[in-house]
Amino acid sequence: TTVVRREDYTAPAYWIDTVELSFDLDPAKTRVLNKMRLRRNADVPAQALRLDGEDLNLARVLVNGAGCSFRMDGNQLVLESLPEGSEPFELEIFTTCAPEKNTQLMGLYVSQGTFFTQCEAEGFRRITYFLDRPDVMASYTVTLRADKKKYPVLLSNGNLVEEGELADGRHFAKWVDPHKKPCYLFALVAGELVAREQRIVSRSGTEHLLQVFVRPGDMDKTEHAMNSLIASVAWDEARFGLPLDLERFMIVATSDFNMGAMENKGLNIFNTKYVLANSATATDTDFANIESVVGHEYFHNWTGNRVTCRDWFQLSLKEGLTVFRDQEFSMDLCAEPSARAVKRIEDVRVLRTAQFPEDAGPMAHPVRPDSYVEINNFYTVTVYEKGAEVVRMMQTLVGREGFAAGMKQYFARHDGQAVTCDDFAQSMADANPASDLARLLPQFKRWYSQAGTPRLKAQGVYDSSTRSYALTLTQSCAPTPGQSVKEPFVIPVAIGLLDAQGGELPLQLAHWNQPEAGTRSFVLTQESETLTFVNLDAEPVPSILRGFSAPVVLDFDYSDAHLLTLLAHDVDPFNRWEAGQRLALRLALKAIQSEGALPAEPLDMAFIEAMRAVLRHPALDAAFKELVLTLPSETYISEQLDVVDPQRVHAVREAMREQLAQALHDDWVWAFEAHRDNGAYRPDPLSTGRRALTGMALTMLCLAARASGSPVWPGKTLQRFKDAGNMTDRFNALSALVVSGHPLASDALARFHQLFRNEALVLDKWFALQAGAPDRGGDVLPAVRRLMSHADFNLKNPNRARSVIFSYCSANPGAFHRADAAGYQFWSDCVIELDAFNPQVAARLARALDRWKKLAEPYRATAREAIARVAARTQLSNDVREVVTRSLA
Ligand code: HT7
Ligand code: ZN
Repeated sequence: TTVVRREDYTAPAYWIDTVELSFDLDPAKTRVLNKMRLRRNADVPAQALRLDGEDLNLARVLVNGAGCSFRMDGNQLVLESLPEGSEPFELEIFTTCAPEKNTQLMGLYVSQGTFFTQCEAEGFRRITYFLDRPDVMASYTVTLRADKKKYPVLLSNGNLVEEGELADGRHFAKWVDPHKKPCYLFALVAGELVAREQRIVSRSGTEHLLQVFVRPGDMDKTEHAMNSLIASVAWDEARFGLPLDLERFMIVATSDFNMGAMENKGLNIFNTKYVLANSATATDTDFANIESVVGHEYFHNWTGNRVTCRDWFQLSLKEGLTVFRDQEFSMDLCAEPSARAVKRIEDVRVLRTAQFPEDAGPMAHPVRPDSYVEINNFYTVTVYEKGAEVVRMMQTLVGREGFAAGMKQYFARHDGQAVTCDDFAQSMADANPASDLARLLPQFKRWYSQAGTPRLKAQGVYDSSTRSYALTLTQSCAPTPGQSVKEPFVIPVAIGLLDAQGGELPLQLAHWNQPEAGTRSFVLTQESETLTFVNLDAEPVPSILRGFSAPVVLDFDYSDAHLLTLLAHDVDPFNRWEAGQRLALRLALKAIQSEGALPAEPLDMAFIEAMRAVLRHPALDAAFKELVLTLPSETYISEQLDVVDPQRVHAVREAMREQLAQALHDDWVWAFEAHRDNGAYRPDPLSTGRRALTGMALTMLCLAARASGSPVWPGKTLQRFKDAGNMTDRFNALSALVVSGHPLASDALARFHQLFRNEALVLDKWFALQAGAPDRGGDVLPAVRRLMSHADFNLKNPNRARSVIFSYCSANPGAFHRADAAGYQFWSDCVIELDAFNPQVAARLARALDRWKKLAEPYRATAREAIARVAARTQLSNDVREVVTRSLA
């Protein structure tokens, strides 16, 4: 295996200025003629041209129209005797490939009879020989030829300039992309598709055609994606002055896709999961995801496509920034501030349950990694979500307007270039010369180079004689693989102070003249600093890290009383929610770490009453209530422990949930009745919140019925399942029956399958619900095995594979971690089987056991054995090999 290192970057030896691609599309044998104009890069020493290729059959190579000598070096095509000097020359390469045999879904492949491509990161080399690296940007002209009946729609990047008929029932289309691009943004689609179309006029008065292409029959599920696209175009222009730079912008949906979607220039290709939605088939979560993924891919048009990455180590340059932009987009679409806060909490929850463990595990890497074996393994929550937090901190340091100015500077300097994370940070700093970011830039950039989640320890001491409160902030960061010592980070810490009744106190530091009410932001740069607040009559309750102002773990020895005050009164919704999570976590850890048998009722009255107060609160949003009443996940709880017994964690969390279900029974009844919505379905934040809370209430009422044996609420839930006017309510009712393990669940599941047997995305939910169900006596694994032999199961389809295998191995710890190790055996079998045809999906699954070293025995030893079993295979992809090797190190 070859390790690629960031420090080894060198500029390409050749530039490719133009590419003319002609495709004769055939599933069994597609012919590709690639005619390029190249020139030597005068800035690097003269050397051979090395073109990347993979799984290609090479037929012919011509230089300036004549045959030439070449050789193969592994997967590279090497041309040594090319024209000398700086004059451009023409290189023609003729290859064939077999799209129908492409099960990796990288390069050119066939999905349900339609051709698609996926080129990021290194898939273009599976289409033709090329300098497959993002800093080689060329102008593309693409001609597609195919059977007209089977492939009536022929799409590629840019503008359609010509189309027509050919002999033998074939036809052609010629596309010219007016923008230079790296090859990872190339795309083609050919098949039988229909489009929802919308013409829009931009602020500047230019007209554009927006199209969403789907299979015939799916048209009734395209309205939301189109609306999301229209909103995205308007938002980027309004917030950042970034217009759509193409006459036509296309989205195409495919049901076979390794990831969520891909931002190919002007021709975004999407997983159907992030396009297709109507109220009967999609949940509120699906609607919200579609909005943010459509936004994300559209925003890449500037942050990723117009300015791209110099090399793949800079991936977060486009991904962290674009996630930040899609988060801001979704927040800006919220009419109420409370809905913005809910979105922020949801984003932080993802960061803390997925990225924090990654940062503490064997795959820990900086936002800008230093090395990789397989770049596909680095499309991670660290690069994406932590990368977005780094960008958010920049906005915090320079302000919202300063950030917009920094973006302007970035495009003024780098439009049309392939650049680095340093270039972005420098633009931000230069556009804001008086800011803390400019002052602290080299230190700030440690967020890009140091892996690991910093811990921020806060300690407060009140002195009544001076009426002052000294708050000492101390940062540290544990070693990560390959990085034993960490230097201090720049940490923006937003702070407020509350009095014992929960009122906001004015903040006055010793050296300030004027007190200020509300939140103040401090920038911690030293290992330890003390802030002394004055003019305080009593010890305040500090509200630290408001809005989650930095991606750190905050350590503060809050008393229960402090947390109850924050939960009841903090004006910062994030810290209000966080106080509830801390209380719940504290109770969970106490029960898990108690000696002997588990307490049947881990919750105390104070917590239950605080939860009741939130649930019944007259002014809080339903969405916020649902978040507060959701207990920390098993994964999050486990991360707080040095040694994890997954069964104990599961049992405690279940006991807590059941206790909440019973103790608040009448409040759940009230919540259900007060929030059930009979109006027409709209996926807006307010009604989404109401549905989330009624769904939670039903689950709680079914759980309570489990204990009492009462048939009332399971019966009502089944009725709701049958009568529901939308998928969210229907699925929530089904889920309540399944989660509570009620006998009515099996009938409801059968009915659900019957109703939606022709809706692939709905069937994914049906599979996922069963594979993710709470374990009762080890019943989930056999159910998973049965699901995998169901007629509708298909391991080759990533969505379906994820709906069963990932839902079990990655999202159902209580069922997966079995004392008999059968879950781990199943995991290793699946990794090996998947790896034989789709290494990317296999490598994602391989990460399910990342945290094995934290497990208590017997789980630890048996998990290690399962990983070693995979690692012992001689026939493994680089993708899986890299993950299991790091895991065992
Ligand atoms: N930029 C896109 C990345 C992506 C991808 C990467 C590897 C293999 C398959 C893939 N499909 C899409 C997704 C995005 O961040 O927008
Ligand atoms: Zn992206």
